[in-house]
Amino acid sequence: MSDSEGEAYEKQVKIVLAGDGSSGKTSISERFSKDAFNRDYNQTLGIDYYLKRINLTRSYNVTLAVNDVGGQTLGGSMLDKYIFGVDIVLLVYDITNLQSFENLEDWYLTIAKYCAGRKPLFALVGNKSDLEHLRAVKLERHQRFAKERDMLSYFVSAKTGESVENLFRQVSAHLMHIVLPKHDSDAARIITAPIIRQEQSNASAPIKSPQSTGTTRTSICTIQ
Ligand SMILES: Nc1nc2c(ncn2[C@@H]2O[C@H](COP(=O)(O)OP(=O)(O)O)[C@@H](O)[C@H]2O)c(=O)[nH]1
Ligand SMILES: [Mg+2]
Repeated sequence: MSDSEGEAYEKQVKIVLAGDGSSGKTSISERFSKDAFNRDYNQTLGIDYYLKRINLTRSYNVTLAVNDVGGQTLGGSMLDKYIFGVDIVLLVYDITNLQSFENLEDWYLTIAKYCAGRKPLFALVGNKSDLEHLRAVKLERHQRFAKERDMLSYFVSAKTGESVENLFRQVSAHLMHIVLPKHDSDAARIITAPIIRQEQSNASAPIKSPQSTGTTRTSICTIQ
């Protein structure tokens, strides 16, 4: 048995969070790195930097260097400096703020331009999922944006912590082409469930199973 047998593989990954001011970049970074949430809004000036080491699997450890970019708008940030050598870009918007979603197109194009040739892994992140009742961005628009740009996609809440850890684990695993153990994908807490339309006209008829009915639809449900 060699000395190296049983040693874990270590990698450092650079992650940049980008998107409009107030979308929740700092809150997501702090929830992930310190498991804390601050209700007050303190505008990030320059950049905040967090390091956190996680075990992806028993044999893979990743140290995540999380770069929380300041600036309220694209023009106000020093993005070109921070993007250098980035592995993963999280494009963050606030699901209750349509403008923050629509501005992501510009964030995406600008970052892609700065990365010239070395395309990082992009993920679309809809934050503030605890405010689902105030949602201003339709689910299909979120999904279409991600699909058209071949991006991963997530919904999180920095406030409750919902899916934040999972987001960082999943994007890191994707970057490293690692398949996570099953309990990790369960952590996404998103399930697809069949919705069975009940027959109105014949209430006494037996209810068909989802496999046998022609009226089954599939829907995405997020467990709160
Ligand atoms: N309800 C709710 N508020 C959030 C969430 N994330 C951030 N906020 C609030 O939104 C405001 C802006 O958050 P911040 O992280 O500073 O945004 P940043 O400018 O993108 O870094 C703050 O008042 C946060 O408390 C969330 O998941 N849910
Ligand atoms: Mg900030």
